[in-house]
Amino acid sequence: MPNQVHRKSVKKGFDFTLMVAGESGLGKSTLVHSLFLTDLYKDRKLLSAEERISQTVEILKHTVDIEEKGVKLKLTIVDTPGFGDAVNNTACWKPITDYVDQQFEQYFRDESGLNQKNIQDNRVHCCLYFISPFGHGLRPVDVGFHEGIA
Ligand SMILES: Nc1nc2c(ncn2[C@@H]2O[C@H](COP(=O)(O)OP(=O)(O)O)[C@@H](O)[C@H]2O)c(=O)[nH]1
Ligand SMILES: [Mg+2]
Repeated sequence: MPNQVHRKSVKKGFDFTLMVAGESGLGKSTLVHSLFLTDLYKDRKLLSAEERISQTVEILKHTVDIEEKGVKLKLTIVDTPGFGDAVNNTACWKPITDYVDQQFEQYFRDESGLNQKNIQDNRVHCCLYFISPFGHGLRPVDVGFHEGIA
């Protein structure tokens, strides 16, 4: 039985979603690009303007299919706009915490639905939260995000 379950999940593969969040300009986009997405462009010498990292202004999803030792992984990276860019930064984390909630609700709906075999798991499994090294501890946006996500 454990072997069957094991074989089945290995064949089907896994969904894993990593989100990065935090203040603007801390290197979130750069980190995810250099960790996971560089080999997507390895054949090309010149990067187009689009591929160069520009300021993130909306929630962006990149998906890469990775296969290692026969195990398939569908890795999704969710890059988020930095906090503190707008004139009014009150609740600037709201779109991001809403996104996380929506993915959970969607999964919950699918799980209670009829087609439970082919559910795509888009929930955010892990969030890397960036903290500015220049501040003294946490800023109000950091605390707000944490409370919003809890
Ligand atoms: N010195 C240095 N600069 C970095 C590093 N990572 C990113 N940057 C630069 O910091 C700026 C902001 O990076 P970006 O990835 O857009 O930050 P984001 O707003 O958190 O997504 C860019 O000009 C990057 O080239 C790093 O590790 N060291
Ligand atoms: Mg960014």
